[in-house]
Amino acid sequence: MTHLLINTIVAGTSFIEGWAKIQDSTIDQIEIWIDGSHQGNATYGLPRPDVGGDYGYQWAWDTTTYPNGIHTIQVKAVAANGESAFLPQNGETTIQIDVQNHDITPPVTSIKLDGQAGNDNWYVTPVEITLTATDDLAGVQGINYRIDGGTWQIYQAPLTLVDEGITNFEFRSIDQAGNVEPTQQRQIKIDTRSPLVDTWTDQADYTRIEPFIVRYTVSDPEPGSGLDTVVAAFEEQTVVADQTVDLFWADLGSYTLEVTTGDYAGWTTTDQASFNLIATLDSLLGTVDHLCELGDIDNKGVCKALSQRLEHALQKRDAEQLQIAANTLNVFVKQVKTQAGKHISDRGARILLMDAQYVIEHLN
Ligand SMILES: [Ca+2]
Ligand SMILES: [Ca+2]
Ligand SMILES: [Ca+2]
Repeated sequence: MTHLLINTIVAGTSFIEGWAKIQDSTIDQIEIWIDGSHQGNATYGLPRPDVGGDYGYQWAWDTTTYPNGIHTIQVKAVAANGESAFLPQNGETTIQIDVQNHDITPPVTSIKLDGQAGNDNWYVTPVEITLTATDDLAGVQGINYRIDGGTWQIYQAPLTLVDEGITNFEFRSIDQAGNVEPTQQRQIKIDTRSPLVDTWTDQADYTRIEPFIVRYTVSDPEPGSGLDTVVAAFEEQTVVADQTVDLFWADLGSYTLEVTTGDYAGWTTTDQASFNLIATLDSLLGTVDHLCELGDIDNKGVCKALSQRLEHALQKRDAEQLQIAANTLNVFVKQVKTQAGKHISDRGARILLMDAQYVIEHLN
C-alpha cells in the first residue's frame, strides 16, 4: 500500500516521502507524526507513475528544530471514507531516525572593558579586556584578538591595554565545527595624562606705561584625547595668549594670570604666573606724558611744570641726592593735589599720587 523512503541519519531539512492509495475511497490527508505527536500534513497527489497515478506524498522536515538523537517517524493516511492507517515500510509502521545536525552557526564573543571612565567615552586608566564566547552546538574552540591590525593572538586570559590614544581592538571566535565568527571591532580610547599648561610673565615687575602681554602655552601629551577647553583669566577678565593688557589705570600691587586647560577625557591642569605693578621716576614721567596725551591733564603749562619737577627729581636721584629728590617729589604731590579736579582729572590725579607715594617710599 505504501513505500516510505527515508534515510536513517538526517541533518538540516530532510524529506519524508512515499505513496499511498486506497481502494473504494480516496486519500483525504497524509499526517506526519514525530515522537508520537502530529506535526503536520504532507503534500499529497504528486505524480508516481511507478504505482500508476498521482499517489505520491512529500513532507519537508526541518530537523534543526529537533535535538540531536533518535526520533520516531510515523505516517498516517486518512481516507475520505473515514478509514485511517499508519503506513508501513518493510513491515514497520514506526521508523527510527537519527538526527545529527551539523553545526553551521559560529560562536558569539562578548567583550567586557574595565577601567575608570572619563568623558566622551575615554578611559582615564588602563583598561582590562575580558572576552567570553558561547557556541550553540559544537562548542568554542578558541578566541582570537588583534590590536591595531596586528597579528592575531590567541586569547587566554584577560589582558590589560595600556596604550594611550585610540586603539582598534578586533576579536572573534571559532567553534569546534570550524565556524568562524565575523570579526567584531571596538575602539578603546585611553588618556591617562593631564594636559600641560605653562604660564609666565615676561617681567617680574611692570609699570603702568608698559604693556603686559599674556603668555601661556597649552598642550595634551600625544597620543591623547586632545585639548577641549582653555580658560585664561587675568583679574576676572578672560584673556588669550599674546593679548596685550592695558595696566595704565590699574592699582599698584600684585597681579596673577591663571590658565586652566582641560582635555576631552576630563583631565584639567592649572598654572599661574604673577607680577608686581610698580612705579618708578621714569614711569611717573611717562604717566604724566600719557595723561597729557589723553587730555586728563588739559593744560600745557601744567604738563610742563609737572614734567620739569619730575626731571629735577631724576637728576637728584641720579646724583644720589635722595633727600632732595624726595623733597622734589613732595612738591610734585602738592602740585597734583592743587590741580586735581581742575586741570588734572580725578582719575589722573589718583594714579599720579599713588605712584609718587610709591616712588618716594622706594627711593634709594
Ligand atoms: Ca557553533
Ligand atoms: Ca590627556
Ligand atoms: Ca609657569
